[in-house]
Amino acid sequence: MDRDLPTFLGLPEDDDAAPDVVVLPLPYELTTSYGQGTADGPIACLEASAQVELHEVLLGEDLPAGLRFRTETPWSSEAGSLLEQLDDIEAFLRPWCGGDVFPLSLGGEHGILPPMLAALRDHPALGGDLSRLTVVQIDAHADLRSELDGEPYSHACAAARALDLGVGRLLQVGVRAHSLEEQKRIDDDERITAWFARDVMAPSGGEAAWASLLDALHALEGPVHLTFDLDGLDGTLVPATGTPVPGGLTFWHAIQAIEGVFSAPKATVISADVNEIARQADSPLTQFTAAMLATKIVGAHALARREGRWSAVGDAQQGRRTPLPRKTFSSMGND
Ligand SMILES: [Mn+2]
Repeated sequence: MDRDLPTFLGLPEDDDAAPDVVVLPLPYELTTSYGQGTADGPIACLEASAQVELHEVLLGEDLPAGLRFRTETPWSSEAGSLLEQLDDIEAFLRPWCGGDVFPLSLGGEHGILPPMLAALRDHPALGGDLSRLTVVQIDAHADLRSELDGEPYSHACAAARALDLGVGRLLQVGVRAHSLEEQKRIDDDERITAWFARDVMAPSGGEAAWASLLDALHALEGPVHLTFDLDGLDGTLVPATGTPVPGGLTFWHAIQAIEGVFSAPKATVISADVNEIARQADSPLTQFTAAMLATKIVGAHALARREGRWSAVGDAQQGRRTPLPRKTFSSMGND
């Protein structure tokens, strides 16, 4: 294995032991609007993670806090078409979606979301039924377009394709750049609840709106996937991400949202991703911010384990896992 690759948080790893948390770099970039560099983002985030403090206040101890971390060799694909690349992402992720380990993916543009959810479909908590899954999406954009420039699998359509796959519920947080088509989808699709940035971040009344969002997160039930698009944060925090947007969440809003999802007493966060990471050249701010969020996700997951909101299910497997043969993602929407 290529151990020149950075490990998550710079911690030593044992390739032969069954991990508790697997970090899955997905350097995928095909359709990002005008940013460059999401293909390099996951590695930049891993490199920056070595500078993150290991102390997790939620746990009162340092990470890894008794957990075994595994940083997987980054996904790659020789496939020529976009759909085949997405199929390869599903095949790469699915061996880690059996419920015995917590998967955290690092992207890569947000187009990774639909194959990520397809890979989760057979998770024991879902049993083949994605309608049991709630997706919490932190994002400047609704990602609900039917297509962008003729491409239905664009990052700008990721949430729409997730709903097409049958996801039961979608909570969006921080949306502030969306089209009329997307607003209508939010209004008309009863699976979607959007917490717009103009409400939760408003100078007047924002605090109450934010509190009601936290209440909604606390009330989550059942299996949850958290997808954190870096541009959900205010653009000043993540200037290198593909489409930075002003008016987004502060760092502490993001932390409260993550901790809120993982502490919901009736919910189990079965997987998570941080996406649209890109390497900032003039400062480590973007990749370090991404690494801080990834670390918070792992810390909040560790607390969920400790407090009984997450338990390993399925057979614990040893060591690294081989990607499955390319399978079904691209045909799922046609069921
Ligand atoms: Mn997005």
